[in-house]
Amino acid sequence: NGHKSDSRGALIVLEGLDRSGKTSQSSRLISYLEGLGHSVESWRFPDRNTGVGQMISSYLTNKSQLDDHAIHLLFSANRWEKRSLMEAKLGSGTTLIVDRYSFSGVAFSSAKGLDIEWCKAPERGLLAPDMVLYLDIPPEKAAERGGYGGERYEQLEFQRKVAHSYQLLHDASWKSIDATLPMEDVEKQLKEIVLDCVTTCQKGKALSNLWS
Ligand code: FDM
Repeated sequence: NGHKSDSRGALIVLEGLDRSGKTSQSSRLISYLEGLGHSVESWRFPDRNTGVGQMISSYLTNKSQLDDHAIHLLFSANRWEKRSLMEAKLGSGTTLIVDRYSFSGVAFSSAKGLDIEWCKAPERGLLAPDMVLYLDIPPEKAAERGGYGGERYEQLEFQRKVAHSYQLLHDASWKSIDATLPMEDVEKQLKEIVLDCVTTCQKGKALSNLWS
């Protein structure tokens, strides 16, 4: 592909409950695309390395308490502080595989009872993913997978509410994958979908903004 450097990378987001397999599938996708000679980076939100990210991390590990609205806005700010770098990377031809994004932001906060439109508002104007891959798993099944760690949201009852909130967010850019299948089967499906998306973006599909 002689035009590779002129074409943009794809913004691909993995979403799903805790223990749905996002992180392992993300690293498999990275190796796969690298093997095909694509420029690709693995990202995740929250990005705990920034100042805002450290506040989020301290909240998630129960070292600090914050009002539900305040933590929602911090998660959003954590994406806004990475927006320009994200756009630059995509523009220079790098595909980003992103573990969680605005959909986690809205799903987790609205699962606490916050109004869904209020939750979406600060996300408006962030880059819209070219594709959202939803790793679909019943909360009970996810909980069986080696258990949760000790972080704030890792409880079955809350994950059930998150699963319900995720259902309200599906749109045309979403693909649901049955994440209860063996890892290799999930991987195979994801590779196909992702390669297709990367190709479409190379051919000039325009970037757009979220929920605008
Ligand atoms: N989470 C993640 C949110 O509540 N809002 C957000 O905007 C994002 C990106 O943070 F329980 C929640 C989801 C999860 C926790 O995520 C930390 P990781 O993937 O376990 O680091």
